[in-house]
This record gives sequence, C-alpha cells and structure tokens, in this order.
Amino acid sequence: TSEQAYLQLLKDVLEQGVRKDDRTGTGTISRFGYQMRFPLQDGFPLLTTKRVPFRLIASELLWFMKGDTNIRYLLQNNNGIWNEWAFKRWVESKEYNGPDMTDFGLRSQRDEAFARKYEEEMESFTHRVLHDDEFARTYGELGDVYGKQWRQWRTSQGEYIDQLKDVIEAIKTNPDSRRLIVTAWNPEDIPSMALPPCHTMFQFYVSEGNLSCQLYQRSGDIFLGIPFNIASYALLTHLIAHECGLGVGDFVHTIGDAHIYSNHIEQIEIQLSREPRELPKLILNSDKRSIFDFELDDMRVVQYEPHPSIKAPVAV
Ligand code: DHF
Ligand code: TMP
Repeated sequence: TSEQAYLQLLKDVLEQGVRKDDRTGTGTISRFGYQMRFPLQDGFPLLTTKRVPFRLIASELLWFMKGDTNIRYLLQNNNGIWNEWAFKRWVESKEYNGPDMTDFGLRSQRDEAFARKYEEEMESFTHRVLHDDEFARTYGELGDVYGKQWRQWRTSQGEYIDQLKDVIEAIKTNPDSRRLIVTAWNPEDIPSMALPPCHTMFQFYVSEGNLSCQLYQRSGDIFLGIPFNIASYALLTHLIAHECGLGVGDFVHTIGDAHIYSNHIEQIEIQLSREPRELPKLILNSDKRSIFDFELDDMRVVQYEPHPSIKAPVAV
C-alpha cells in the first residue's frame, strides 16, 4: 500500500540521516529534501502501523478552514495538539506568576516532580482558555498562523485575500492553471506566530478529472507531525475535489528538513516491525457541497483497523 512510502522515509532517515542539533535541544537525525507520493484512489493515507487519531486531524483542518487561530475551538473539540505552543506564550508573558515553566518540554521528560507541576499548570491553562473569554482572546491565540494566512492574508493596501476560497474558484473555472497555490509563509507575519508554518505552501493540479495536491513542508517531525500532515492534506484534497465535482489523484508530499527526534527511535523500531494493513476509506457527507459547510460529523473513515498507537514526547 502507499503506506510503504512513509515506512521507507523512516528507514532512509534512520540509515542515511545525519546527526543535527535543533532549536528544541532534543537532537535529531535529519535529511534534506525528500518526496513521497500517495495515490489517493488506493485508500485514505491514515497510517495503519500505528493508530493515528483521525478526529484530531479533521478538527484541526476544520479549524484552519474556518480561519481560526485560537486554540479554544480545538479544546472545545477535545483536541490538545496545539496546547504546548499557546502555553509557552502564556508562561513567558509578564502576567504569568505561577511556578517557573522555563523549558517545560524537556524538563517534564526528565523530572517527574516537575512533570506533575507542569500537568497541573497546563490543566488550569486550558481550563481558563475554555471558560474565560478575555483570557482566551489573548492567551488562546497562536498569532497569524495557518487559518489567518489561508483565509485572511493581509495585503499592503490593508485588504484581505481569501486564498482558500480563491483557489477553489480557480480550480472550478480554470482547472489547467499552473498557479493553483496557497501559501502560509508570510515573511511579514512570522514574528507574530507561535511557530512559523511548517506546511508552508501547497499547489493543486487537475488532470483527467482528478485533483492532485502537492505540499512543500519546510520542516517535518517524521514520527509525530508527518502522519498528521499526510492525512490532513489528503483530507483537504478530498474535500476540495468533492466541492468541485472532481475525483482524487495523488497527494505529493515534499519535505525540506525531514527529521527523526532522538527520543523517537525506539518507537520507530516498533513501528517498522509491524506489517502494514489495508488503508481505510474516507466517507464524506454527500448532502453537503461547499467545504465551508462541513462539520466534524460530515467526514469519517471506515475500515480502519490499525496496530495500536505508540506514544512519544513532542519537542517544544
Ligand atoms: N512540534 C514538533 N516538534 N513536532 C510536531 O509534530 C509538531 N506538530 C504541531 C506543532 N508543533 C510540533 C502540530 N501538530 C501531535 C501531532 C500533531 C501536531 C502536534 C502534536 C501529537 O502529539 N500527536 C500524538 C498524540 C496526540 C493526542 O492523542 O493528543 C500522536 O501520538 O500522534
Ligand atoms: P521548527 O520551527 O524549529 O522547524 O520546529 C517545528 C517542529 O514541528 C519540527 O519538528 C517540525 C514539526 N511540525 C511538523 O512536523 N508538522 C507540523 O504540522 C507542525 C506544525 C510542526
């Protein structure tokens, strides 16, 4: 199955990657420039060699598509994947006066007493984002990240560009165009972002009635982030094809710095010892046309029978 492309990436980086230090202080094995292709007609590329939570991927994508950049929406959907990056801004702010949380990511892996304190602080942080409107407005924000750039790119004239809506319109009216691009990399806005966009730009391509998509990802956490990114862009491609009355072609995933964190290696060895299974199928609610009307319950995967999930610490 097309999951082999991902398993090959794990092997290639393990075998041929170079040791490289990184911003988070964790250490990685890394390769520069890598490409995978997932023919979407072969099945929906949600990995089967470990369980990947589709619900988290779908709610994160809906959040981008709404143009939302505040983690409150994610929390309301029981999705905590962006918590650390909002929390980091909070504990580094002047208003924060709880216990010292410097370097909480690394420290909570090494010091159990600290880990408990961190869990407690994080719990009260997410509680406040959910229940205190004013707090959420400031500290639930990740800055001008994906949703902002996709739906409301600010021009030098002070106007806004809805890149996502525009690209869908262009796919419908001018499918042979070679300019079907959405970019999240806005140099002017980088300083305001909790994390500069990892998936920086994507392009669509229509041929023989099928929609393909290629993503350029500047930086990829191969064990944690990449499985989410593959499924997320595959889902986006299906959604847009659905709205445009097209079939699905390939998802092409191009990665700049493709890295394995040094504390993910044992997990990857477990994953590589497993036999991939049949890929699941994606079912979209056919009563809805516009992707902007889609809600979580309008998309689901069926026939997904993965191996068990594998836990790993995320580098902050
Ligand atoms: N930083 C780093 N170092 N790696 C990332 O993959 C990453 N991804 C971000 C933000 N910053 C990042 C946004 N996406 C997880 C997956 C994707 C993601 C953030 C986190 C994650 O932790 N996944 C876990 C379990 C998640 C859960 O069940 O709550 C996994 O096992 O897949
Ligand atoms: P960086 O900004 O120093 O590159 O760190 C970002 C880390 O997050 C890096 O390990 C890549 C990872 N990442 C993904 O792999 N996919 C994602 O979607 C996001 C947001 C981050």
